[in-house]
Amino acid sequence: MERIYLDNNATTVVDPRVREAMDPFFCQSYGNPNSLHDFGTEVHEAMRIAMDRLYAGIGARDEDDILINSCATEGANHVLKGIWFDLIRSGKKDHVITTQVEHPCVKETCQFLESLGTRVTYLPVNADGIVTPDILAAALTDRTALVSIMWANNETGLVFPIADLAALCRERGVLFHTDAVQAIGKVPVDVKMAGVDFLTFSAHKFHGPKGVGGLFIRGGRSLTPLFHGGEQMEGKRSGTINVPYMVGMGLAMELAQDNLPREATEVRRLRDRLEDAIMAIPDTVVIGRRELRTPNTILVSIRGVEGEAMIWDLNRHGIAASTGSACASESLEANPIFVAMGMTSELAHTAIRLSLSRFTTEAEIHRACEVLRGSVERLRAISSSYSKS
Ligand code: C6P
Repeated sequence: MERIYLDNNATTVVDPRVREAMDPFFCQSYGNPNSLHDFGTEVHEAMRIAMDRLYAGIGARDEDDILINSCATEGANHVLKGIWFDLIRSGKKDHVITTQVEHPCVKETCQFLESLGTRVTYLPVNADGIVTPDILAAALTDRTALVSIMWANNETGLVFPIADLAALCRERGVLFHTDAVQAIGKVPVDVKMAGVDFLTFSAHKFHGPKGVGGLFIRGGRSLTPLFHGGEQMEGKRSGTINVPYMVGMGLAMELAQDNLPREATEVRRLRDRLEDAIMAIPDTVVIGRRELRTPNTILVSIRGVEGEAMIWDLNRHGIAASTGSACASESLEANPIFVAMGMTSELAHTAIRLSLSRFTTEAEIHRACEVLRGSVERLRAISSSYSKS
């Protein structure tokens, strides 16, 4: 049976060109970049190219930092805990603002900071599922050290007005972090235009390898390291640099940028085709206005069909989707993001997320539409809640 992968917000296939670019750095040029011999120094050029690609990909300037790390979870921990060390522990500030719809890497870290005495405000989203400058303005105080708001939501695909939110923080002298994991490769991301102080990303969300990510820090900002150790990354993030993964991430970033026009047209067209087919099924509700979402994402509630049952049935037919974020998929609680969006318990429990990529084909979407229709029919036929209503 042909398998169709529609869970690209959880992770993506590594682009074969990326894998090929990484290959020489496992068994040939495998030196430690900090070594003085040729094995070490011969990897420097590839690392420089990777860095240039990352800087170009997010519009960073020479004076900015991009720290290579293990993933966006590490980056978010670094920013939030670093700010606690730098501004909150000393008593200069005592407040952090984030949203109710952040990924756990931000939300759980904020909860940890709360356990250390930090005040944290979790902003609600508006009727469209996003945070607007008005909502943020009402929460900012002179004691606010940092605002952390995602660029795009992993469940809904909704894109937040990051430039406006960051501008407001700048006016008020408050630092701004954005989790751009779901934005890179889907919508243009430019740190200069957005005016953010910190930005985090993971390569595996844009067809790079897992276990490598980046933390952008605006030039001139210092941030207490999360890892202390050797002098890698000028001591800002110690630990031997994962050269093959860094090389892969650099190329993946460049390819993601090259692909942006296609994402906005072709991926969006296929997504809309799938979405139209789903909406043609009675009693389905797509969450979030199309024009406010990343071009690849659909979150849909299908009345009378438990999300888990749907995922199971789709999987049996070779289609990979999810009920929400992969890291919360084992929890039986209603997804906190759906709750924050004001979804009723029924909508929340019947939601599934379908996310495409540049590797998704027309034929796959054609088959996915058919399989989805069949799954809904089968599951509704045995659903007591649907037949009663
Ligand atoms: N979201 C999802 O299914 P890591 O694991 O560190 O590479 O990425 C974490 C992360 C951070 N922010 C956002 C917005 C994300 O979507 C993710 C990963 C996956 O939605 C897995 S939980």
